[in-house]
Amino acid sequence: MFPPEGKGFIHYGDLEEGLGHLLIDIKPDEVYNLAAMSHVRVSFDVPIYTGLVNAIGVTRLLEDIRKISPKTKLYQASSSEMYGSTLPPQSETTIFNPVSPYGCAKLYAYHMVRAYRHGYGMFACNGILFNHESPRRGETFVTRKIVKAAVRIRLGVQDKLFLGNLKALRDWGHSKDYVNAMWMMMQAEEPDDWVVSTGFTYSVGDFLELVFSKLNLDIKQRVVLDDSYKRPNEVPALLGDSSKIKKELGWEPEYSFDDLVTEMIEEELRHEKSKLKR
Ligand code: F7E
Repeated sequence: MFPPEGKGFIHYGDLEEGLGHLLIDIKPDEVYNLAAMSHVRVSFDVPIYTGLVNAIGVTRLLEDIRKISPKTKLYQASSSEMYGSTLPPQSETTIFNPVSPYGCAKLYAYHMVRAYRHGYGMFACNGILFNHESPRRGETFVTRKIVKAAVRIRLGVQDKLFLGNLKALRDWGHSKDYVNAMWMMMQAEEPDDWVVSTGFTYSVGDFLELVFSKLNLDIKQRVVLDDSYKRPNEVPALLGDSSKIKKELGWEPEYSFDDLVTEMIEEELRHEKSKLKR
Protein backbone atom coordinates (compact mmCIF):
# COMPACT_ATOMS: atom_id res chain seq x y z
CA MET A 1 0.00 0.00 0.00
CA PHE A 2 1.31 3.49 -0.77
CA PRO A 3 -0.19 7.00 -0.68
CA PRO A 4 -1.83 7.84 -3.98
CA GLU A 5 -2.05 11.07 -5.93
CA GLY A 6 -5.83 10.84 -5.95
CA LYS A 7 -8.19 9.55 -3.34
CA GLY A 8 -7.51 5.82 -3.53
CA PHE A 9 -4.93 3.47 -2.09
CA ILE A 10 -3.33 0.58 -3.92
CA HIS A 11 -3.16 -2.73 -2.04
CA TYR A 12 -1.58 -5.75 -3.70
CA GLY A 13 -3.22 -9.14 -3.83
CA ASP A 14 -3.72 -12.18 -6.01
CA LEU A 15 -7.02 -13.95 -6.66
CA GLU A 16 -5.23 -17.31 -6.79
CA GLU A 17 -3.77 -16.84 -3.30
CA GLY A 18 -6.95 -15.24 -1.99
CA LEU A 19 -7.71 -11.72 -0.80
CA GLY A 20 -8.67 -12.58 2.79
CA HIS A 21 -5.88 -10.42 4.24
CA LEU A 22 -7.26 -7.38 2.40
CA LEU A 23 -10.80 -8.06 3.61
CA ILE A 24 -9.47 -8.22 7.21
CA ASP A 25 -7.53 -4.94 6.82
CA ILE A 26 -10.06 -2.92 4.83
CA LYS A 27 -13.52 -4.38 5.52
CA PRO A 28 -14.69 -2.79 2.23
CA ASP A 29 -18.30 -1.78 1.63
CA GLU A 30 -18.10 -2.88 -1.99
CA VAL A 31 -15.77 -5.16 -3.98
CA TYR A 32 -15.75 -4.97 -7.79
CA ASN A 33 -14.10 -8.12 -9.11
CA LEU A 34 -12.77 -7.21 -12.55
CA ALA A 35 -9.67 -9.39 -12.13
CA ALA A 36 -9.36 -12.19 -14.67
CA MET A 37 -7.35 -13.86 -17.37
CA SER A 38 -9.50 -11.86 -19.76
CA HIS A 39 -8.26 -12.70 -23.27
CA VAL A 40 -10.51 -15.30 -24.92
CA ARG A 41 -7.92 -16.44 -27.51
CA VAL A 42 -5.24 -16.83 -24.83
CA SER A 43 -7.62 -18.87 -22.64
CA PHE A 44 -7.25 -21.71 -25.19
CA ASP A 45 -3.48 -21.67 -24.55
CA VAL A 46 -3.75 -21.55 -20.73
CA PRO A 47 -7.09 -23.23 -19.93
CA ILE A 48 -6.09 -24.46 -16.47
CA TYR A 49 -4.73 -21.11 -15.33
CA THR A 50 -7.88 -19.48 -16.72
CA GLY A 51 -10.02 -21.79 -14.59
CA LEU A 52 -7.90 -21.25 -11.47
CA VAL A 53 -8.20 -17.45 -11.69
CA ASN A 54 -11.59 -16.86 -13.32
CA ALA A 55 -13.54 -19.67 -11.64
CA ILE A 56 -11.77 -20.89 -8.48
CA GLY A 57 -10.42 -17.41 -7.68
CA VAL A 58 -13.99 -16.09 -7.52
CA THR A 59 -15.02 -19.00 -5.28
CA ARG A 60 -12.16 -18.12 -2.92
CA LEU A 61 -13.31 -14.50 -2.89
CA LEU A 62 -16.90 -15.51 -2.11
CA GLU A 63 -15.72 -17.79 0.71
CA ASP A 64 -13.50 -15.06 2.16
CA ILE A 65 -16.29 -12.47 2.05
CA ARG A 66 -18.70 -14.95 3.67
CA LYS A 67 -16.30 -15.79 6.51
CA ILE A 68 -14.51 -12.48 7.08
CA SER A 69 -16.74 -9.61 5.95
CA PRO A 70 -20.26 -10.87 5.14
CA LYS A 71 -21.74 -7.37 4.78
CA THR A 72 -19.34 -6.53 1.92
CA LYS A 73 -21.18 -6.32 -1.40
CA LEU A 74 -19.64 -8.13 -4.39
CA TYR A 75 -19.84 -7.17 -8.07
CA GLN A 76 -18.73 -10.04 -10.32
CA ALA A 77 -17.68 -9.24 -13.90
CA SER A 78 -19.61 -11.88 -15.78
CA SER A 79 -19.39 -11.83 -19.55
CA SER A 80 -21.41 -12.13 -22.75
CA GLU A 81 -18.82 -14.76 -23.75
CA MET A 82 -20.88 -17.11 -21.53
CA TYR A 83 -23.60 -17.19 -24.25
CA GLY A 84 -21.15 -18.88 -26.62
CA SER A 85 -23.03 -20.52 -29.48
CA THR A 86 -26.49 -19.31 -28.41
CA LEU A 87 -27.62 -16.87 -31.07
CA PRO A 88 -28.93 -13.31 -30.34
CA PRO A 89 -30.69 -11.53 -28.86
CA GLN A 90 -29.22 -12.46 -25.46
CA SER A 91 -30.76 -11.47 -22.13
CA GLU A 92 -30.74 -12.63 -18.49
CA THR A 93 -33.05 -15.54 -19.39
CA THR A 94 -31.12 -16.80 -22.45
CA ILE A 95 -29.41 -20.20 -22.23
CA PHE A 96 -25.62 -20.13 -21.84
CA ASN A 97 -23.54 -22.33 -24.16
CA PRO A 98 -19.90 -21.26 -23.63
CA VAL A 99 -17.38 -22.36 -26.27
CA SER A 100 -14.07 -21.16 -24.78
CA PRO A 101 -12.16 -21.95 -21.56
CA TYR A 102 -12.72 -18.28 -20.68
CA GLY A 103 -16.49 -18.54 -21.19
CA CYS A 104 -16.69 -21.82 -19.21
CA ALA A 105 -14.72 -20.40 -16.28
CA LYS A 106 -16.84 -17.22 -16.23
CA LEU A 107 -20.00 -19.33 -16.22
CA TYR A 108 -18.73 -21.34 -13.22
CA ALA A 109 -18.13 -18.07 -11.34
CA TYR A 110 -21.54 -16.72 -12.40
CA HIS A 111 -23.27 -19.74 -10.87
CA MET A 112 -21.17 -19.57 -7.69
CA VAL A 113 -22.22 -15.94 -7.20
CA ARG A 114 -25.86 -16.97 -7.50
CA ALA A 115 -25.35 -19.96 -5.20
CA TYR A 116 -23.80 -17.76 -2.48
CA ARG A 117 -26.46 -15.07 -2.92
CA HIS A 118 -29.30 -17.55 -2.57
CA GLY A 119 -27.60 -19.85 -0.05
CA TYR A 120 -26.08 -17.31 2.34
CA GLY A 121 -28.06 -14.13 1.61
CA MET A 122 -24.94 -12.32 0.40
CA PHE A 123 -25.24 -9.12 -1.64
CA ALA A 124 -23.53 -10.53 -4.74
CA CYS A 125 -24.41 -9.40 -8.30
CA ASN A 126 -23.41 -10.57 -11.77
CA GLY A 127 -23.05 -7.89 -14.41
CA ILE A 128 -23.32 -9.75 -17.72
CA LEU A 129 -21.36 -7.20 -19.69
CA PHE A 130 -21.05 -7.26 -23.46
CA ASN A 131 -17.79 -6.02 -25.03
CA HIS A 132 -16.87 -2.60 -23.66
CA GLU A 133 -14.07 -0.53 -25.09
CA SER A 134 -12.22 2.76 -24.63
CA PRO A 135 -8.83 4.30 -25.51
CA ARG A 136 -7.49 2.35 -22.50
CA ARG A 137 -8.40 -1.03 -23.98
CA GLY A 138 -5.49 -3.52 -24.03
CA GLU A 139 -3.62 -3.52 -27.32
CA THR A 140 -4.30 -7.19 -28.11
CA PHE A 141 -8.11 -6.82 -28.15
CA VAL A 142 -9.47 -6.27 -31.62
CA THR A 143 -10.85 -2.70 -31.35
CA ARG A 144 -7.66 -1.20 -29.94
CA LYS A 145 -5.50 -3.36 -32.21
CA ILE A 146 -7.31 -2.01 -35.30
CA VAL A 147 -7.30 1.61 -34.11
CA LYS A 148 -3.65 1.53 -33.09
CA ALA A 149 -2.51 -0.08 -36.35
CA ALA A 150 -4.63 2.27 -38.50
CA VAL A 151 -3.25 5.37 -36.77
CA ARG A 152 0.31 4.08 -37.09
CA ILE A 153 -0.22 3.31 -40.79
CA ARG A 154 -1.63 6.85 -41.25
CA LEU A 155 1.49 8.28 -39.56
CA GLY A 156 3.80 6.13 -41.69
CA VAL A 157 5.28 4.03 -38.86
CA GLN A 158 3.53 0.72 -39.63
CA ASP A 159 2.87 -1.05 -42.91
CA LYS A 160 0.31 -3.84 -42.38
CA LEU A 161 -2.39 -4.99 -39.96
CA PHE A 162 -2.83 -8.76 -39.40
CA LEU A 163 -6.30 -9.93 -38.31
CA GLY A 164 -8.28 -13.14 -37.80
CA ASN A 165 -12.06 -13.58 -38.17
CA LEU A 166 -13.70 -10.44 -39.63
CA LYS A 167 -17.19 -11.93 -39.65
CA ALA A 168 -17.79 -12.22 -35.89
CA LEU A 169 -20.52 -9.86 -34.66
CA ARG A 170 -20.09 -7.96 -31.41
CA ASP A 171 -22.22 -5.54 -29.36
CA TRP A 172 -19.60 -2.90 -28.51
CA GLY A 173 -20.25 -0.23 -25.86
CA HIS A 174 -18.17 2.43 -24.09
CA SER A 175 -16.49 1.38 -20.82
CA LYS A 176 -17.54 4.60 -19.07
CA ASP A 177 -21.22 3.75 -19.57
CA TYR A 178 -20.60 0.20 -18.37
CA VAL A 179 -18.76 1.25 -15.21
CA ASN A 180 -21.79 3.41 -14.33
CA ALA A 181 -23.95 0.31 -14.74
CA MET A 182 -21.69 -1.65 -12.35
CA TRP A 183 -22.00 1.05 -9.70
CA MET A 184 -25.79 1.21 -10.15
CA MET A 185 -26.04 -2.55 -9.53
CA MET A 186 -24.24 -2.15 -6.22
CA GLN A 187 -26.68 0.57 -5.14
CA ALA A 188 -29.76 -1.54 -6.01
CA GLU A 189 -32.14 -2.47 -3.20
CA GLU A 190 -31.70 -6.18 -3.84
CA PRO A 191 -28.80 -8.03 -5.46
CA ASP A 192 -29.50 -9.58 -8.85
CA ASP A 193 -27.97 -10.25 -12.30
CA TRP A 194 -28.22 -7.73 -15.13
CA VAL A 195 -27.20 -7.63 -18.81
CA VAL A 196 -25.36 -4.49 -19.96
CA SER A 197 -25.24 -3.94 -23.73
CA THR A 198 -26.06 -1.35 -26.39
CA GLY A 199 -28.56 -3.39 -28.43
CA PHE A 200 -26.57 -2.78 -31.65
CA THR A 201 -24.27 -5.25 -33.34
CA TYR A 202 -21.44 -4.79 -35.85
CA SER A 203 -18.97 -7.20 -37.40
CA VAL A 204 -15.22 -6.91 -36.87
CA GLY A 205 -15.13 -6.03 -40.58
CA ASP A 206 -17.61 -3.14 -39.98
CA PHE A 207 -15.38 -1.80 -37.19
CA LEU A 208 -12.35 -2.08 -39.47
CA GLU A 209 -14.12 -0.27 -42.33
CA LEU A 210 -15.27 2.60 -40.11
CA VAL A 211 -11.79 3.17 -38.66
CA PHE A 212 -10.08 2.93 -42.06
CA SER A 213 -12.60 5.26 -43.72
CA LYS A 214 -12.21 7.87 -40.93
CA LEU A 215 -8.44 7.79 -41.55
CA ASN A 216 -8.69 7.57 -45.37
CA LEU A 217 -6.90 4.23 -45.57
CA ASP A 218 -7.30 1.36 -48.05
CA ILE A 219 -8.14 -1.99 -46.40
CA LYS A 220 -7.06 -4.05 -49.43
CA GLN A 221 -3.56 -2.55 -49.39
CA ARG A 222 -3.02 -2.75 -45.65
CA VAL A 223 -4.93 -5.63 -44.04
CA VAL A 224 -3.70 -9.23 -44.14
CA LEU A 225 -5.86 -12.14 -42.94
CA ASP A 226 -3.89 -14.42 -40.63
CA ASP A 227 -5.33 -17.71 -39.34
CA SER A 228 -3.13 -17.63 -36.25
CA TYR A 229 -5.49 -14.97 -34.83
CA LYS A 230 -8.51 -17.27 -35.24
CA ARG A 231 -9.85 -19.26 -32.28
CA PRO A 232 -10.47 -23.04 -32.16
CA ASN A 233 -14.08 -22.10 -31.35
CA GLU A 234 -15.65 -18.72 -32.03
CA VAL A 235 -18.66 -16.94 -30.53
CA PRO A 236 -20.36 -16.00 -33.82
CA ALA A 237 -22.77 -13.26 -32.78
CA LEU A 238 -23.50 -11.12 -29.72
CA LEU A 239 -26.37 -8.66 -29.39
CA GLY A 240 -27.61 -7.91 -25.89
CA ASP A 241 -31.04 -7.02 -24.60
CA SER A 242 -30.47 -4.70 -21.64
CA SER A 243 -34.12 -3.78 -21.03
CA LYS A 244 -34.01 -5.18 -17.47
CA ILE A 245 -31.30 -2.79 -16.19
CA LYS A 246 -32.91 0.12 -18.04
CA LYS A 247 -36.30 -0.57 -16.47
CA GLU A 248 -35.17 -1.54 -12.96
CA LEU A 249 -32.16 0.73 -12.38
CA GLY A 250 -32.67 3.50 -14.96
CA TRP A 251 -29.39 2.84 -16.78
CA GLU A 252 -28.95 4.41 -20.24
CA PRO A 253 -25.74 4.46 -22.32
CA GLU A 254 -24.52 7.92 -23.37
CA TYR A 255 -21.97 6.97 -26.01
CA SER A 256 -22.87 5.82 -29.55
CA PHE A 257 -20.73 3.40 -31.59
CA ASP A 258 -19.47 6.33 -33.67
CA ASP A 259 -18.58 8.34 -30.50
CA LEU A 260 -16.56 5.38 -29.25
CA VAL A 261 -14.64 4.89 -32.51
CA THR A 262 -13.98 8.64 -32.84
CA GLU A 263 -12.66 8.92 -29.26
CA MET A 264 -10.43 5.88 -29.68
CA ILE A 265 -8.92 7.29 -32.89
CA GLU A 266 -8.37 10.78 -31.43
CA GLU A 267 -6.64 9.44 -28.31
CA GLU A 268 -4.48 7.07 -30.35
CA LEU A 269 -3.43 9.90 -32.68
CA ARG A 270 -2.44 12.03 -29.66
CA HIS A 271 -0.52 9.13 -28.13
CA GLU A 272 1.34 8.08 -31.30
CA LYS A 273 2.17 11.70 -32.29
CA SER A 274 3.62 12.37 -28.83
CA LYS A 275 5.83 9.27 -29.19
CA LEU A 276 7.12 10.57 -32.54
CA LYS A 277 8.11 13.93 -30.97
CA ARG A 278 10.27 12.25 -28.28
O1 F7E B 1 -12.28 -10.18 -30.06
C1 F7E B 1 -12.16 -11.20 -33.59
C2 F7E B 1 -12.23 -12.28 -32.53
O2 F7E B 1 -10.47 -10.24 -28.36
C3 F7E B 1 -13.45 -9.70 -30.67
C4 F7E B 1 -13.04 -9.54 -23.69
O3 F7E B 1 -13.11 -8.30 -23.02
O4 F7E B 1 -15.23 -9.24 -24.63
C5 F7E B 1 -13.87 -9.50 -24.96
O5 F7E B 1 -13.75 -10.75 -25.63
C6 F7E B 1 -13.67 -10.42 -31.98
C7 F7E B 1 -13.56 -11.95 -31.88
O6 F7E B 1 -12.84 -9.64 -27.67
C8 F7E B 1 -8.66 -10.51 -34.23
O7 F7E B 1 -12.17 -13.58 -33.14
C9 F7E B 1 -10.44 -10.92 -35.40
O8 F7E B 1 -14.61 -12.51 -32.61
O9 F7E B 1 -11.53 -8.02 -28.93
P1 F7E B 1 -11.67 -9.46 -28.75
P2 F7E B 1 -13.74 -10.90 -27.22
O10 F7E B 1 -13.10 -12.19 -27.52
O11 F7E B 1 -15.12 -10.69 -27.75
C10 F7E B 1 -15.84 -10.21 -23.75
C11 F7E B 1 -17.24 -9.72 -23.43
C12 F7E B 1 -15.02 -10.52 -22.56
O12 F7E B 1 -15.55 -10.81 -21.48
C13 F7E B 1 -13.55 -10.66 -22.77
O13 F7E B 1 -12.83 -10.58 -21.55
O14 F7E B 1 -12.64 -10.04 -32.90
N1 F7E B 1 -10.80 -10.94 -34.10
N2 F7E B 1 -9.12 -10.66 -35.51
C14 F7E B 1 -9.73 -10.68 -33.35
N3 F7E B 1 -9.58 -10.57 -32.00
C15 F7E B 1 -8.34 -10.28 -31.52
N4 F7E B 1 -8.17 -10.13 -30.19
N5 F7E B 1 -7.26 -10.11 -32.37
C16 F7E B 1 -7.37 -10.22 -33.73
O15 F7E B 1 -6.39 -10.07 -34.45
